[in-house]
Amino acid sequence: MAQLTLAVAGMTCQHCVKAVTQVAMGVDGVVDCDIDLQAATVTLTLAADADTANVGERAASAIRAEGYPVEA
Ligand SMILES: [Cu+2]
Repeated sequence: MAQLTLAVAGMTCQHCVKAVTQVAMGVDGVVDCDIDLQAATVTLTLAADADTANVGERAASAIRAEGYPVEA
């Protein structure tokens, strides 16, 4: 399965991890979400038929809408 890693700023604790995970998992095409707080990265596992660029864009805007800046 394809994976996609986003650099996401502003995540500081398990609450942030939970919030971002919830948002990311709500994006169509995302089947798993793994967050590394130290590295400030969100790694998404995508459904086999997902369009990586499209899912990436939608996930990034959903995470931004939650208040966490996503670096391009
Ligand atoms: Cu937090």
